[in-house]
Amino acid sequence: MEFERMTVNQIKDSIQNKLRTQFACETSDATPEQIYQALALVVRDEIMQRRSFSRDARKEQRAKKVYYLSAEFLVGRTLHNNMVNLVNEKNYMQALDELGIDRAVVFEEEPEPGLGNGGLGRLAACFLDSLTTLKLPAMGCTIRYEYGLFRQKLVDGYQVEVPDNWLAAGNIWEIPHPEDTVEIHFGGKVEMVEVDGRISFHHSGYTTVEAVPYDIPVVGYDSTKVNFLRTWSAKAVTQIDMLHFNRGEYAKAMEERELAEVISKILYPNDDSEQGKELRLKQQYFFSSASIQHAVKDFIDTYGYNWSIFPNKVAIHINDTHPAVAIPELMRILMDEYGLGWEKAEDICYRTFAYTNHTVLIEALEKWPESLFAQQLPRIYMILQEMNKRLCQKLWDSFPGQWDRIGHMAILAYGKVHMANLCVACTHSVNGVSAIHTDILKKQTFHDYYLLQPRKFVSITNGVTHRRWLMQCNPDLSSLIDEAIGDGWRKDMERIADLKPFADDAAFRQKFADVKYGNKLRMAGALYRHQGIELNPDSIIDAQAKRLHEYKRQLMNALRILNLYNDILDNPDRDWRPQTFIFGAKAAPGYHRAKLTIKLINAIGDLVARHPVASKYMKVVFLENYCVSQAELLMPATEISEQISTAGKEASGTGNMKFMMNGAVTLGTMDGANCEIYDCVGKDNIYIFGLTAEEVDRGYASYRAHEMYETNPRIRRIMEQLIDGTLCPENPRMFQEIYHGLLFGEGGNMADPYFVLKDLPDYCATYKQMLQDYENRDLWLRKAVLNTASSGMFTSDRAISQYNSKIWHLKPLEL
Ligand code: 26Q
Repeated sequence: MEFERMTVNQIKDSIQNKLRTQFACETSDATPEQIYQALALVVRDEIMQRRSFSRDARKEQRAKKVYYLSAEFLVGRTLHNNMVNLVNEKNYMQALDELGIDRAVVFEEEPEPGLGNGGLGRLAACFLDSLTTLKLPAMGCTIRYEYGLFRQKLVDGYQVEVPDNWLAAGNIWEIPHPEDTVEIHFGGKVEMVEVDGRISFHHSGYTTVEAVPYDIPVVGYDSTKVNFLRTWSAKAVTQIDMLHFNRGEYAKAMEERELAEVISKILYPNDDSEQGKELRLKQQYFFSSASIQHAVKDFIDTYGYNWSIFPNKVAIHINDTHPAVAIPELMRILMDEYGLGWEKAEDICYRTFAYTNHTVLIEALEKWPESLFAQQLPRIYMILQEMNKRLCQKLWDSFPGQWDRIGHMAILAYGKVHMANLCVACTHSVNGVSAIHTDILKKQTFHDYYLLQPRKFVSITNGVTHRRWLMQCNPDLSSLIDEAIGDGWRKDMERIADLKPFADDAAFRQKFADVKYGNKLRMAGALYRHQGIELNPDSIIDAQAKRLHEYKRQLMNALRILNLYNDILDNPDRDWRPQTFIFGAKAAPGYHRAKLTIKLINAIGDLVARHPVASKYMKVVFLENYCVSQAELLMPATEISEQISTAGKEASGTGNMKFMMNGAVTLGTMDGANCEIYDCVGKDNIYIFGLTAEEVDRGYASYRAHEMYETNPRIRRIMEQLIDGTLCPENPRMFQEIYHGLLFGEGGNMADPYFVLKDLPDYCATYKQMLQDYENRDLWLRKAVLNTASSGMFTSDRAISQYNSKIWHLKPLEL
């Protein structure tokens, strides 16, 4: 069905109408916040109109649906993105202009939902966008965290965390569905009881928490399909309160309410670290159970109790191990609530669930104390014990007598629940997020499982939605691409390859450069507004933006900058090209080394700024509170993209793809999706340095970081600067532990475990080559254009098509 888009006049009228009816004001006296609200209501109406077109299509077509379970969905702001996906951006912008409204100001009124830490959460958001655009029936499921990831302030160069109360003024985009509330049970005890010769399990003495869903619509690009992101909010059960209340125990009633509702208060701010916090486990069960209960109910409503077709109608995807308790939870529901036998329930689960792994760092693989499960989720724990018993029996047949091996593969071992083993053993598909990552999963992380079930392992390289990460964030480049090759790439990103010949067209290159310059100016404006920092648009913009982690090696970047500073001091008269080094990174609040690295970067920035010569040629900028909206400004303005993780450690990376789409050239290691970027763009248009993953593995035992210090005078010099008061005259010991960790190692750990000093010389040399090449303007612009033109494979539309053909097997809805 063809859908009518709102015209400019309709949009203007509707905005004015909303202002009058909702806020009793006119455009002239409305605050930016009121204008934001009115505009968002207009866009929301347009979405709901469309939704009415596709409303019952899924049920009518009896189409299979995927539930994408993820503890994080880092969706970013919605308003502008929805205008883009409604393919009505032009009319909206014109309407705003005609009403005399400053769009940038209005867009900035929208609170950004920070419902994720980094890559994993943002990937989930990109995937929902693509699922919907491809008309695949899907629902994202997560927690409605009342406080998103903390906001980062920089005080005296240190990170300070501030609560992010993003829901304070309400959220226009969510629709509550109290009628879909479900109960979640924690604690208590489980007894086996026999009724009419059948054994059943009786759970009593538990605490109930209600899960109330709030749905956020997701609009597909140029389609009437609307999917929803379902966010579950924890609510105390009212009856319990009333009981205490009537006994006059008002305080106790309120206390219990708080304890129940704390479940959906905060998002844990550590990514890639296993912490074993009870509340985190309760969060995982809370949203997994609620989502599974909903999926089962929806299945019954549509297909009755026809359990054998469940896996043909429902796919459930587990985004990393965080929602892995969904597997025993579905077992529980099928057996305890609907009376299915173990084998039947197990078979349904196996065929329904699929799992994506996002890390090979051993310390990041989730393990929970068995005692915590036994206490908080007693029935689930019983099911895990039975699953584990049966699994180990099977493993024994394949590996008789090999206890260590079986222990390594077990769900329960050494007092811990191994969530990754649960996922690998009990799902039909395990996928890695880049070619090299899947390879490591097969050869190392899950090698023994790979020997038994090689076909279970799939590789699907991550992708990002080019609608947000090119069309929305870089409108000028998007128009330029339209001019050159038409707008077909907007619907089919692989067609961006048609742009390749334009790399040899001097006029086009010039326009491409002009767009980049305009984006630098836009970024400069925002940076000045937000942080009062001036950014020189004539300097090279070199950026590293990602969560702060030792393996991502922001420290190596900082040392490179210190090395450049030394170079400039040694050769002040050389004709240096001005350079701006931008960092965007939040550190987990408890990750001391990461926070100290932020301070170090800022200390180097201050050192540079204090020096009369160096400050002419270089500047270090640390973006405050790096988040999706900041990324939308940064990607289009960047020329050099830093992707410098220790090889073998970064599962994929997705920032690398966003920078590439926007014409930045990658400086990186052969790690994660960088390897595929290399394949797509070709060796002349990317700068690769450093150890390979194999070299890291082989060199692990024999690497002596101290030798780098002894044999390389540049390294010796920067290492000394860390501790001789150069950086922080009032406290020369400030960075001593970084110095020590690099040269000697701490707590019995090896020195420099991420090979920072080992890779530093090659990093600096490769960067130097890059700077030389930058001076040849035609050569450089050619590379930049070719990066955009070669980025087609990194759209999440491609990734989702592969998930669908290899794992889910959904049919696009006919609308
Ligand atoms: C686990 C247990 C307890 C508390 C927190 C966590 C937790 C939370 C978030 C563990 C991991 C994460 C996030 C991980 C993440 O973002 N990984 C990144 O995923 C991207 C998408 O696949 C990849 O591109 C990145 O390489 C990978 O680091």
